[in-house]
Amino acid sequence: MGILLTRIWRLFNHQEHKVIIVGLDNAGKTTILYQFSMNEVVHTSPTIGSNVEEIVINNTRFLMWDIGGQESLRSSWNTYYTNTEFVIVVVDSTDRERISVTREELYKMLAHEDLRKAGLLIFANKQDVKECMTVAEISQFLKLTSIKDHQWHIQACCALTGEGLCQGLEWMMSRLKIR
Ligand code: G3D
Ligand code: MG
Repeated sequence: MGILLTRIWRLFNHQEHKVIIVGLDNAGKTTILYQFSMNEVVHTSPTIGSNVEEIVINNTRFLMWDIGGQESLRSSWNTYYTNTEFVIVVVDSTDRERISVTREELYKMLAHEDLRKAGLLIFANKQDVKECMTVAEISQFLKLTSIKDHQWHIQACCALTGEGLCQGLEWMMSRLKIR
């Protein structure tokens, strides 16, 4: 209870920045969250509900929510939106079939009032897999250049090795500085 109260206190004092990690099931969200928090690969199972971790970088605290991505859970993503400063969308770069589903979910989210001011970080994950989609292809599929009302950044990564994840966090840190 004490920890919960401390977290709520920090959130209201804006000392802690709320981040939600979304994307379709199997994209690598939970693997990314645990790379951030423990710097190691954990064996994941499909997330039912959500996982949450506090990540501290250079005295900046992020409260990161990893939200289950199965179809049945996507309709409840909006219950996590209040006070969210960054949305991390994780894309499985090998999943060409469902990139259009990701695009639909992305634009639904961006239209939500509670995310009006949120920054958008897209991780093009699983770049270690041969013949995966490139950052350029994913940007095009997701029509990222049409997004004018949110700050956004796309970053290639491999959650298994952690490659690219720090660059994504650095972008988030840079956005905080210019506010
Ligand atoms: P989710 O939380 O978005 O549903 P998970 O996804 O983090 O549970 O990951 C789903 C599967 O993708 C896991 O494999 C995980 O190891 C794998 N994965 C995550 N990131 C990468 C990556 O960068 N490259 C590769 N090759 N695989 C990745 P399993 O086999 O455990 O289902
Ligand atoms: Mg998961």
